[in-house]
Amino acid sequence: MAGTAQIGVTGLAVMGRNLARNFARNGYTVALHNRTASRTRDLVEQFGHEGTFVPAETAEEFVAALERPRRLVVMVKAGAATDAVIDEFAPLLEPGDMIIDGGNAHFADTRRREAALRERGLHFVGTGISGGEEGALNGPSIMPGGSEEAYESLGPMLETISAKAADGTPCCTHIGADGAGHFVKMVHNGIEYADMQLIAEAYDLLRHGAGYEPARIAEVFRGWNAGRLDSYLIEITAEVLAHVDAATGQPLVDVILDQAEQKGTGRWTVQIALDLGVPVSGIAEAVFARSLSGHADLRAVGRGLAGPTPVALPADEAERFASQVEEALYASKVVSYTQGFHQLQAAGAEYGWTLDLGAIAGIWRGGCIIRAAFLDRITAAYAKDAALPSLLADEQFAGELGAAQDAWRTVVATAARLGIPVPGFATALSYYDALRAPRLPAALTQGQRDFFGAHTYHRVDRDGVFHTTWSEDRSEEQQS
Ligand code: NBP
Repeated sequence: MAGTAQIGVTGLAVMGRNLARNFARNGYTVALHNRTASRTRDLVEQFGHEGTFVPAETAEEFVAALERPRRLVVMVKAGAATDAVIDEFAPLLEPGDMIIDGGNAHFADTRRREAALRERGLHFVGTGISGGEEGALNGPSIMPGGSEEAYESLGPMLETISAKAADGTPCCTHIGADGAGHFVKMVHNGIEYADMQLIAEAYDLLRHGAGYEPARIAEVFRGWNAGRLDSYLIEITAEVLAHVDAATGQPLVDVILDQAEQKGTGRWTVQIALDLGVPVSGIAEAVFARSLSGHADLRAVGRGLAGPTPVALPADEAERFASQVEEALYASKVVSYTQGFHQLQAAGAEYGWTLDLGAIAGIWRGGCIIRAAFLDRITAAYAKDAALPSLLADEQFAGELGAAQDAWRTVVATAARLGIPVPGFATALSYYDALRAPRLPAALTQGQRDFFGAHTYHRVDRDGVFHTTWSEDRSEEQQS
C-alpha cells in the first residue's frame, strides 16, 4: 500500500527535527526516522500535536510511509554519515524518487552523489539551508540544486516552509543542476564571514579610534541599522555590544575570549575561489583573521612588537570618524558581495549552471544570517542587466562607492596610523583601486617571470608571445 506522507525526514537532531516540525506546521504529513529511534519517539511525544507525523523505526517502514514519488530529506552530519544514509535508502527507492540532502555538504560531494543516483533513476537534490535551528523551524532560506523535474515536485513544499522576504516572496528558488545549491550556500557562508569581519573591524575602529565604550557603539550600530546597513548582523551586533556580563558587570564582549572559530564553509569558499582563479580577498581575509585570532602563542610573542598605541581621537573628530567608518563599512561590504557574486558567475561557467544571480540575492533577504535590506539592491542591479560583469559595474553601486571613497581612504589610513588592524577594509579598498587602475604592476611580475623562468609575456603594442634574452637585451617573438 502506498504511504501517505508527502515528505519524510531522516536525521532528527536539532536541524532535522525543526525542519520536520516546520513541514508539519504547514499542513504536510511528515514521515520521521532517525538512526537512534529514541529521537523519533521524543519528537512525536513533544511535538506530535503540531501536525501529522508518521514515525518509523526502520528504513523500510520509513520508505513505505512515503507517497510516490517519494521525497526523503536527509539531515545528518555532513560527510560519511550522508553517504551511509544514501547507501541505506537508495536500494529501497524507485525511479523518480527524490533524496534531498539538507546538510552542509561540500558541493563536489553533492555532484558525485547526484551523478551516482541519477544512474539509478533517482533524483538527488543537494539543498543549502540557511538560518540555523531557528530558521529550520520558522522559515529558512533554502537553496535547492538538482534537476528541474525534482524541483517541480518538491519546490512548492520548500517554498511553503521557507522564510518570506518583506514583499512576501519565498526565500527559496531552484538554483541549478547537481551541486549548485550547495555551492551557493557555501558562498553565502563565505560572504557571511566577510560581513562579520567587516563589522568586527568597524567595532574595533569605534572602540580604539573613536574611543567609544561598547554601550555607545551599540547605539551607533542601532543608528546604522536604520539606514542602508539595515541587516540582521548589524542588529544582533548592537545587542551583543549592549549586553552586560551578569557575573562581572562588564560589557560581555570584554569577557569573551577573542579567538574566533570556524566550521569550514568559509575555508571551502576560499579554497574553491583559488581553484577558479577568482579574487575573494574579503572572504579570505575574514577566514585568515579568525585563524590568526586562534594562534594564541603567536599573538603572545607578537604583543612585544613595536607600534603605535591607539590614542582615541578628540571628541569632535571622533563623531566625524564614526560616520566615516559607516561609509567604509558599506563600501567594503559592497566589495565583498561583488567578489562573492563573481565567484558564483565563475562557478556557473565552470560547472554549466545557469545561475540567476538576482534571484539568489532575493532568497537571502529572509531566513538567513546575511539577510539585509541591501540585497534588494543587488536583485535590482541584475534585473537591470542580467549579464552585469561585476556589481561594481552597476551605476548605483559605482556611484555609492565613489561617494564613499574619501571616507573609506581616511578610515584605512587612520587605522594604519593608529595601529588598528583592518584587513577586511584594506583589502576591499585595494580591490577597488586595482579595478580602477589603468595599469597594474602585473607587467613587472610578467617581466620577472620571463627573466627567471622564460615564461614569456604579451606586449601592449603587438600581438604574439614574447621572450627577452635578458643578458643580451634582445626580445624575440615566440611561436605559441
Ligand atoms: P548533526 O550534524 O549533529 O548530526 C546528527 C544527526 O546525524 C543525528 O540524527 C545522527 O543520528 C545522524 N547520524 C550520524 Br552523526 N551518523 C549517522 C550515520 N552513520 N547514519 C545515520 N545517521 C547518522 O545534526 P544537526 O546539527 O541537526 O545538523 C544536520 C545537518 O544540518 C548537518 O549537515 C549540518 O552541517 C547542517 N546544519 C546546518 C545548519 C544551518 O544553519 N543550515 C546549522 C546546523 C547544522 P543519531 O541520532 O543516531 O546519532
